[in-house]
Amino acid sequence: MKLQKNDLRVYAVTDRHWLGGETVAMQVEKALRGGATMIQLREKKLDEDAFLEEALEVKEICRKYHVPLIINDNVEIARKADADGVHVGQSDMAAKNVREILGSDKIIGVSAATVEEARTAQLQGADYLGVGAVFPTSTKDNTRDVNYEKLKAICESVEIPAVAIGGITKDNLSLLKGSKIAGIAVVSAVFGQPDITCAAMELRRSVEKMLGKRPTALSIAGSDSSGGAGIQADIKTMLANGVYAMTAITALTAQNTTGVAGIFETSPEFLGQQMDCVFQDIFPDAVKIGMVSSDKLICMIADKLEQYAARRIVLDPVMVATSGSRLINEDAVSALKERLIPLADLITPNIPEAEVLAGISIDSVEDMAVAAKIIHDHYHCNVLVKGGHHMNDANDLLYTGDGCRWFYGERIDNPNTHGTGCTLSSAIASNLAKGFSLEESVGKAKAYISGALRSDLNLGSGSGPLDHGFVIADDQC
Ligand code: TZP
Ligand code: MG
Repeated sequence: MKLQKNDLRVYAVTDRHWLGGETVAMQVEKALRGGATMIQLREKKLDEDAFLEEALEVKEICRKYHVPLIINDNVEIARKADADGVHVGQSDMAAKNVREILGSDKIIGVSAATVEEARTAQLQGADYLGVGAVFPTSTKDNTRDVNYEKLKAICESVEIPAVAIGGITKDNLSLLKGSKIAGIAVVSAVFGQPDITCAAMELRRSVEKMLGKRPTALSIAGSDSSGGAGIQADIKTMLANGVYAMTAITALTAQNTTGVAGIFETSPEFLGQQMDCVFQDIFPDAVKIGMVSSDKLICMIADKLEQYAARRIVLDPVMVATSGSRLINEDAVSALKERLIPLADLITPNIPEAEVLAGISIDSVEDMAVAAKIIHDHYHCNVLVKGGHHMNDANDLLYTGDGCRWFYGERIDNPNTHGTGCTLSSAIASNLAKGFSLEESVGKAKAYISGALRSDLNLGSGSGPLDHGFVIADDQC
């Protein structure tokens, strides 16, 4: 996994001191559930076998959240566990030697307390710096003090991003504002707290506020002139869920609640150009892909997602309308299956689409489960089969490597359902961008859809849009 600057917002470093009866892996998952953006496994006393076993366990959890796992100091453990990188101090192995062992794909972090150390680390190929201790800390002996001016000078002396470390809490982190750090690294402020998830969540919110950052998501979809579906639904959904929305438009449509009057497709080159502009400037925390009607556009999207190593990809595999009519041609269906579905972390087919992907007909909830398993096993991606009108309910089935789980939706008597598919997939992508697990993201997205339907907006003479802007309660600890 390549380091993104966003990964450094809340860098949680483990410590066995507060384990109680729990394992490090359990505590790491709690931190990730709160939105920690990177994990460092810092073990001082474990023997090599136990350290490796723990690293492998923690790696699985970090992968689930698309968060890099860094091993403190121990290059061999990082290599054996195939962790995402290593962090070394000034008295540990030099960055250039770590690079020789780990290769160019891994992340290397170096502790630096002076401009000279920072520049040397950069020259030797480090990807980020840990700079501290910026405040007094009880979690490490023999730290060197780095005051605000020194921290800022270090950040300004190199191009690679830096995190501040040492004694940072939710109450003092605003003192670091303006120092040009990319985020904070903390031990006790996450793992020393009674509620680790809540502590991580509060820190993530405070750090993002201090840095002027937000979780971000990219919608790759078509424009709906009537504003209920496609790009417009996605932007409204992301905004309502507290996420900054960006777009790469695949087509313009002239449509309203009664039907589609015209379609004007973007060229693959121009779609690629939009994606380049987004990924090269504001790397999205999550990506939602909606309707893409040609194989050339699909291949361009797949090329760019691979080129930029995009993360947290939710694909609404729009192929068949709820009415049963085919929306994209056979070549596009093949490209979707061969290029895009394998890149997605989650796909959200409706019943007719699940039938196409699984190659079976679905007439019952039992068939839904069989289809979900076939799709999961064949495409190696998580799948949410949406019950919807076909099953006369609002219950969806999520199938992941851990098995299947039903999400029971509230049945709301509202004929205005234009854009529910787009809205659900962008709400899931928004929640993933905020750091929630897949299960939590689906659950929260279903609650959002219910609120948007319950609000009873009634616009247009056909099947009208949802009320994307109904007020959702802020996530509370
Ligand atoms: N390196 C410099 S300070 C420090 C490390 C590992 C410890 C930070 O711990 P805390 O609990 O966030 O002060
Ligand atoms: Mg060390």
